[in-house]
Amino acid sequence: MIQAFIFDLDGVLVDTAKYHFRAWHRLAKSIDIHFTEEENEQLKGVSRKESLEKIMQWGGVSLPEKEKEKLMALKNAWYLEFVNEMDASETLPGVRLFLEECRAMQLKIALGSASKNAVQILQRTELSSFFDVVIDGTKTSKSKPHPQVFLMGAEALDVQPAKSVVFEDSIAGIEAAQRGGFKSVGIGKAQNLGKADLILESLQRKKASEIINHLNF
Ligand code: B16
Ligand code: MG
Repeated sequence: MIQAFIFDLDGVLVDTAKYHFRAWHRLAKSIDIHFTEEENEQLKGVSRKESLEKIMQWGGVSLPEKEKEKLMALKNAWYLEFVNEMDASETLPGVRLFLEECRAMQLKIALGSASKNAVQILQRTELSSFFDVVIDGTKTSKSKPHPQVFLMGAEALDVQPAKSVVFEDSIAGIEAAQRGGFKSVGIGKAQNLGKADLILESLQRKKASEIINHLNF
């Protein structure tokens, strides 16, 4: 019997990926590194620090810790300029209805995000009230593909991973769900999410009850 849904934030509920990309792109340019939207796929679901380290690796650059801290702060300041302009209209299509259906079905709901800005984004998009539990980058020490964020979510909800579904848009996130023993729904393009138990382009016009049936609960 299904007990819970655990949602990733960026790329599943809201489209902050475009803001991360713009802020990282600007930051990378400032240290003379250029990367493509394709390479950016690898930054999805990955922590701020690991994202910077990947970009530096692409550019063949190495910097002392102190300098990295400065660059991360700068990127986050640029990212927050976008976040501070967000409102409920930036929730991805179908998300609010989908969450309302989950609530009506009395499913337990958690957020499992790598972002340290998750609480602020949920507030700005008026999604906070849907979540029983929020596990984000301020609470975890291990990044996806490690399953820590989802395992902490299941524990806080008091549910078993095998009876829970993780919704994720990133390669690292789907791997984390599987390593944690969760069923997984990939949101986005199949080429990036091949290993998920079910792949949906988005949550628009999707029914929680149909997903549950499809996953054989
Ligand atoms: P922040 P998610 C992730 O969010 C993003 O996908 C990833 O691109 C970002 O680097 C990470 O959060 C950390 O975000 O800089 O806001 O702490 O997809 O796990 O919800
Ligand atoms: Mg994501």
